Amino acid sequence: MADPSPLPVDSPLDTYLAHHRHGVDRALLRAVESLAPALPESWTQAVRAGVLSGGKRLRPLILVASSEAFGRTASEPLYDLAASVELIHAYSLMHDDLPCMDDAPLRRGRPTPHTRFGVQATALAGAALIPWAAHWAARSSEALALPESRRIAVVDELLDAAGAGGMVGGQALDLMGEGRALAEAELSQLHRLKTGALLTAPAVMGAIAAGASEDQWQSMVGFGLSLGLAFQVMDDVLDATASAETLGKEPSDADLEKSTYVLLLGVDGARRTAQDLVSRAEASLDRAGVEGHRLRQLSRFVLDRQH
Ligand code: GRG
Repeated sequence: MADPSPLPVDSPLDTYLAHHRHGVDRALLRAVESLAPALPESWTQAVRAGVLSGGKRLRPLILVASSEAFGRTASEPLYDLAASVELIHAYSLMHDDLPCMDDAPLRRGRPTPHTRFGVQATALAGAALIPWAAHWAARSSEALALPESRRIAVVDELLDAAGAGGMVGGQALDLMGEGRALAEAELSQLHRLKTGALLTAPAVMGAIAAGASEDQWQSMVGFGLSLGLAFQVMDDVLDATASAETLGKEPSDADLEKSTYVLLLGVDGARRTAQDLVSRAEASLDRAGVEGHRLRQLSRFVLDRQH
């Protein structure tokens, strides 16, 4: 497929998001259909349900916007790289919803994969996505003709964010914290790992793929962590204020007896914290020396989102 034509820089955010979502969704379809021949049919169905069932695609969109901020425009291999992050996100949701974790019947307004295809198929299909994501990241960074050191750095960022020092470590803290009131520092550490790491990785991966300097990578770590925490704070606000129908998911944090920013700070206090975090994210873009117009818009989108 030819590279997509660039959008006008002043196109509305909705147009920008729809345009790149299309590229990301095509990349996800390529990734899933390439994996399918190696899987039994019931696993493939669980993979399709987990990966191709919508969602905001925020993580891959951050990667594309970050790459653009540093001067690399979207292309098929860049969408593939972006899709590798979403494959990890998709597996994490499939596993998070299993009976041994949150035991969730509904996500994105649909029955969760294990309720349709079984716990065993969903657990195994989710596990198959982890190495496939690494493979997809390595393959796409090669197709982007990145120098070897940057190819390694891109895959490292993804796997570090997904692993024990990132999302899996955060999930462990989350499960251990259920039924216990966490202090703000503990809650922030949990979410820096559980949610922040996988929102930071695409910001950094996009910068690496676009040839950013090491100092700029560090600034993008700051951007991603602030944005990731803002995202989670707003997730808690939505969880406390919107219905299961609007959010398309259940159970709620309250049902699971989880500590939340709303319990600690109240709804207004949590909103102010999220705004402050978004300002910090924008200051990191200033430090990186990039305008990052779309990244700034995405940051504000995180504050304004309704689901
Ligand atoms: C084996 C201990 C162990 C862990 C496995 C399950 C797991 C790894 C990690 C869970 C990570 C997790 C579910 C984090 C939640 C992050 C989050 C806020 C998800 C919702 O993200 P959105 O709103 O979802 O971007 P959409 O539906 O838009 O894609």
